[in-house]
Amino acid sequence: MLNWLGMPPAASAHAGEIDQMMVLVHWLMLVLFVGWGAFFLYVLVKFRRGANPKASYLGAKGKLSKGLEVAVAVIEVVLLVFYAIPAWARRVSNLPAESEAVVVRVVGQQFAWEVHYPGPDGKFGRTDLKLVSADNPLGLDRSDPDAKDDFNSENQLHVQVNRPVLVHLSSKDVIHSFGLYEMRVKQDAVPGLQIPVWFIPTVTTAEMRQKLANPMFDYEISCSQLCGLGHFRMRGFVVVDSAEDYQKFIADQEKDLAK
Ligand SMILES: [Cu+2]
Repeated sequence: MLNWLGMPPAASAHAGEIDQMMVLVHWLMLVLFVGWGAFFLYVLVKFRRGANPKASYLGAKGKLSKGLEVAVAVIEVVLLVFYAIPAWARRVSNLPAESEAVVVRVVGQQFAWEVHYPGPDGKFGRTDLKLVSADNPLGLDRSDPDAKDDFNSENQLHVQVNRPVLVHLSSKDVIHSFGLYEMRVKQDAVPGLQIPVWFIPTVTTAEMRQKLANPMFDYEISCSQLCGLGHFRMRGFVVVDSAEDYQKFIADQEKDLAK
């Protein structure tokens, strides 16, 4: 069923749960579509003008229609209460411990994603809007001791496979939306708010390239809210590294900082 839906490949621990819900909702919609379509054709014939010169204002009297309505409502409540709400609750609570996770800040701006890594000390340095410039898109205050080992990248989010990722998401200007389709993650980035988003990537970029037999494949961060004229080019990439590659990435960044 997933293939029929044309879903992107799944690459996070919770993707299966989201996909299962998608499948259930699509089955329900298919049944409703066929049911309502057939009913529509039936009434077109049954209540045609030729057979009913005088309109009846009484409406349906059978028990079947009411029963069906109730059944559909019950199925919808089941989907909501037993699938959607628990799945959402796990996304917004159950945040991974900061000590175990890859923790980053992601800041949306017209029209790019700025990624702020706290560095080895695990502490984000102070940022100040007054310090924002072309060279310092996050307004990082390098005089703050916590900021000394911080580094940032634009449109590139490196994470480690099978390790939780905790993103503190915000925006500098307008509302953007952080959409990672293969991770089944989507969250609005809202100015003035820091919203935690988390997922566990399960397939490295290299593995996914092999799986799809597409050496050009990349996990994309697509802005999913129309945020201005350059919205179409607001795309970043998630690089899911193996543990060694991730350590190497961090070490390289630190080396660059020391220069
Ligand atoms: Cu945007």
